[in-house]
Amino acid sequence: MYNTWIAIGSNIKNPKIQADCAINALKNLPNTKILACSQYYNSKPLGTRNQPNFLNAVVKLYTNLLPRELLKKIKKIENNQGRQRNSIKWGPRSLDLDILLFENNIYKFSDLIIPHYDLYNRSFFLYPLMEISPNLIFPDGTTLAYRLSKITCKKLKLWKE
Ligand code: PH2
Ligand code: MG
Ligand code: MG
Repeated sequence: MYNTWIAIGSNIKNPKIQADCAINALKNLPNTKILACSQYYNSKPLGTRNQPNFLNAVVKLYTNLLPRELLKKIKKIENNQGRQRNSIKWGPRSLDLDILLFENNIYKFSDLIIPHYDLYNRSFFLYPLMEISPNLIFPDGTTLAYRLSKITCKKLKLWKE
């Protein structure tokens, strides 16, 4: 069994319901348990500015799925919840599930890079991570506390709804 951390992001089609449904779907994955779930945070869009704010959260799973099996499953959850893949990079999305970390491992598949390529720069990943796994140490040996200290936006507001 493996520990893995997954980020949830949504900024259209009722983000709160999207996140609730996604957590429920993750709970129902085979041989998988949810160990922790952060609160829902509200973050300004990174990338394309003229789109709604995002709901962001992070969940910690305990699973026997391997990284690429897990990727396949979470893509299916995204699609089930109305995710439309379009050409706008970083455009609005009903549900985005990203694998942030898998154990303390590094993977470089053609379709999956772990840790997430932008993990250390995004407050909407680091801040919820800090809530559920404050003592985390990344595969490169740096601590979550250190990475959080290096970014400018360290705090996020909660999602209100
Ligand atoms: N995801 C993106 C692009 N921009 N901005 C915020 N605030 N939150 C996200 O989850 C996010 C984003 C691409 O996946
Ligand atoms: Mg993403
Ligand atoms: Mg994604």
